[in-house]
Amino acid sequence: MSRLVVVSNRVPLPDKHGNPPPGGLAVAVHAALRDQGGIWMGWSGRAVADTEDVRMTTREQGRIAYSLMDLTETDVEEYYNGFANRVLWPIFHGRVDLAEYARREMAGYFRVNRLFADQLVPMLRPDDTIWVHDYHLIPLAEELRQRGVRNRIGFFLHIPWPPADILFAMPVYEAVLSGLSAYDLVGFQTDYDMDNFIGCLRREGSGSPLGDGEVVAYGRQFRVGAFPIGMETEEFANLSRASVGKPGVRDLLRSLHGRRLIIGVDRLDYSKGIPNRIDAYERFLKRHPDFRGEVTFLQVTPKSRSDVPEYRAMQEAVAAQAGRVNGDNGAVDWTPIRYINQSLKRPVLAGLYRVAQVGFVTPLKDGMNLVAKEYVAAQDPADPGVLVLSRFAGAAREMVEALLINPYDIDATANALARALSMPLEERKERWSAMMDRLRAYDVHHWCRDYLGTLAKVERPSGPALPQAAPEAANPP
Ligand code: GDG
Repeated sequence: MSRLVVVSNRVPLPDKHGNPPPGGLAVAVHAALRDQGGIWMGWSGRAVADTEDVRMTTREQGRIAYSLMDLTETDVEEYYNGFANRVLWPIFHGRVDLAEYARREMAGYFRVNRLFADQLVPMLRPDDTIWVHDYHLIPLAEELRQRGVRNRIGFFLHIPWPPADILFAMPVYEAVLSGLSAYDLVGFQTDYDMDNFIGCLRREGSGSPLGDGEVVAYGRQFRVGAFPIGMETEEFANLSRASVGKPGVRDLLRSLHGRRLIIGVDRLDYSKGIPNRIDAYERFLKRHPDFRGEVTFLQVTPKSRSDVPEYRAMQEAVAAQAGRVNGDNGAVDWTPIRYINQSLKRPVLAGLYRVAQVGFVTPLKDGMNLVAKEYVAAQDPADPGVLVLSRFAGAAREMVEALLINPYDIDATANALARALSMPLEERKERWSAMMDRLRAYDVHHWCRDYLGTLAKVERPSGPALPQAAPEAANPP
């Protein structure tokens, strides 16, 4: 079996016993790395003042080598805070209005990808399979190919792929689009994302599908596919069961005094639709006054990307909004929203999901949204809660038994909350078990095997470039 080389912006390092940190992706990818042996490479998280201070550190544990590269402060500012999180992230989530193009930052993004390639090449063996993750590293395969790497290289995009008109708003869209043609397999979360990608190639006249997942673009033939990421379903269900009686969760239940619980859990990010959600909750309280004083909405929102101005501004706006809703609607003995701006331990989170009657997941756009899946996996089969889910989350493609809402439609979202809280047990069980069966069958280990299995079967890895005229000729009308 060939070694697996995983490359991602950050590397989830294991503890001293070799156990990966909690969370589906880290667990599944570690399991694959343990089976095949290999390397996980990424940024160390350290930002140093000078290029001379940049260090590459490698830590070996069993059959896995973790290889971490420092970046300079300028690199981090331009590549990570800049192009990745202020251009690619908003554009890919349909927020053209928030994208900030600066040529310097775009150049920084491509430069850091070259650095990754320079560091990776000497570590590679000819039969290694390389798996690159996410929007930070789109140009990496192109850089590796230019350095003579002919290995099988796969890419998986964790976030959505936008429609052509949105992608084309980005000045360097062509370099980003063509960069993907250097991979052997490009994986998306949903068929919608994959179709958007193919739509971009078509509109540009630079590529077209050949059928059966094969695409020809920019003179190369490669595979595309939808690989919806799953979670560690069984482990999480067990964790939630075990956590209900534990401190954190017990304390919350006691403090609710029998009130029912609606839960939202998101990194603080404008893509997650938190302000819309708070508006919908307030509308729900106004339109369904019987629930006033009877429900609590717990919103758990760890801070993220606080170095990016849009995120700092949002931090203040959401805190102010939650405060205003509480001020306008609360009573001396009832706080409608409990807003926590910190990260909770995973077992506590699992227990909180389980005791909540409603999982409230309303992103404006989301690649998948694992919170939706975790909420369902954490439920008590005898008395499951109801998932209210945005149709714009990738998860909505699979979780059709949730109450699917349009997060821009505040009235309909408010009504969905009332419906969820009034749903009879039989209907709740039916909806839950259909979703849970699917979560069990398509867990994160299935996702990992499916992706790597497809990559292993790709023919012509690193095959010779096709003549540039191929796209049109390959797919005659
Ligand atoms: C990207 C894509 C895609 C959240 N708060 C706490 C906490 N979390 C955990 C959740 C969940 C994870 O963070 C968030 O995952 P999501 O999938 O919801 O969202 P992103 O972070 O935006 O992830 C997304 C994903 O990649 C995977 O491909 O689904 O679309 O945007 O696991 O539980 N965990 C703990 N405390 C918290 O307070 N312990």
